[in-house]
Amino acid sequence: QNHLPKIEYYSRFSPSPLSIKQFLEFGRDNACEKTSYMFLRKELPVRLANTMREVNLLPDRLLSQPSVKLVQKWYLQSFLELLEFENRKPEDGHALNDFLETLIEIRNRHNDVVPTMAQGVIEYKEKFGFDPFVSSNIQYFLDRFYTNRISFRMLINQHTLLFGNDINPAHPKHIGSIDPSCNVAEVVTDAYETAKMVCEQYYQAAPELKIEEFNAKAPQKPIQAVYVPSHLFHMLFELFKNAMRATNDLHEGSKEGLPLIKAKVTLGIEDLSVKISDRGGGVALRKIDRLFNYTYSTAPTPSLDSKRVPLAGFGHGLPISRLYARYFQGDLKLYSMEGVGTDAVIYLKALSSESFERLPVFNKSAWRHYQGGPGADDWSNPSKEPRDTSKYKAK
Ligand code: W6P
Repeated sequence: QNHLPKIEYYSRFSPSPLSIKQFLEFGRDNACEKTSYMFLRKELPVRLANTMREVNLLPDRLLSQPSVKLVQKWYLQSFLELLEFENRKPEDGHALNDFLETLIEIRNRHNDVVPTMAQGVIEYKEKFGFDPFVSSNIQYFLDRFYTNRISFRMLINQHTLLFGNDINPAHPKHIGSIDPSCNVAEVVTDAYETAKMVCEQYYQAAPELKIEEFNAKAPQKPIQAVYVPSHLFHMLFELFKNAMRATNDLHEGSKEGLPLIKAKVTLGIEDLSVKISDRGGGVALRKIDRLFNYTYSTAPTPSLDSKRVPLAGFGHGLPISRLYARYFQGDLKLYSMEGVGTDAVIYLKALSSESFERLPVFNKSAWRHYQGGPGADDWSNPSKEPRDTSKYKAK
């Protein structure tokens, strides 16, 4: 069967980004399952088709890797399952329940997309080595592909949590996956404690944590966000693992003990920021970009140090954490001072009306990215042999 016309049809629509405020309002007062159904049965195929068209632009040598083929198969199957609802009226007896079940199946089918794509990158590197042109294509593609996946799961989770039978007794105030009054410092503590447990399995110790809050908008009040706590947890857990690893590697066995990790949560007019500071020796500026590079950070053999499995740093964890931050118009940045330590800052929008989804769109401009690549360098390179400057000196 030829599904290309359907994929082409849906990929011509641009995804419709929603704001956290819209997610909240929709889920709160007039949560209507039929409305959600009517929206998603079009929006989900649109988001899938946009990404499927883009997968096809990857270099053949990458597309032909078995793990990439497998992921493509999952996307096609999920796309086709959603098309089953194209002509089913929400009033039709079982449509809503069937849809709910289909969404849950799709979510489960796509659980392992990240490690499978990471495997594809490894397979590619083992066969063809590191190629800066392909690496920049992979970087551009995976950032967009994973953002699409985050958004796809966000939509599915909202629908299944709002309209599935399983109520969440632990968090009655949550609207689906959103906490309208998410206490940021609590998530920081949670993520720290979880990272600490992992850290203590590899090292005998973990650095302590000191949290500070500075609420510039409402002094002395705890800082709250309208946000998806699981996204915030994911980012903070990743940052803490990195901070703990650096701290342990530099200070292990020193008699002064481990320097503590500081967290600072701040709220201004526009930004809600969280800074995680370590004294783990930092990273040279030249190497910072590598921490966000999928091709670079995916090592074929994760244990460079054969004695110990690293705590973090060989996955797609850091680049994906930055995508979570950017997904709702925030960002994640690293400020490092080599020899001393690193500040990692998560920026979130303080206002839920400002945090709308940032989504990739498949269009001509995206297409062009896969043709051009990084291009020839248009800045000078240092020559191998330093020029003998004395020749030019005025005597
Ligand atoms: C480091 C490297 C890093 C990445 C992310 C967060 C914290 C840190 N610390 O040395």
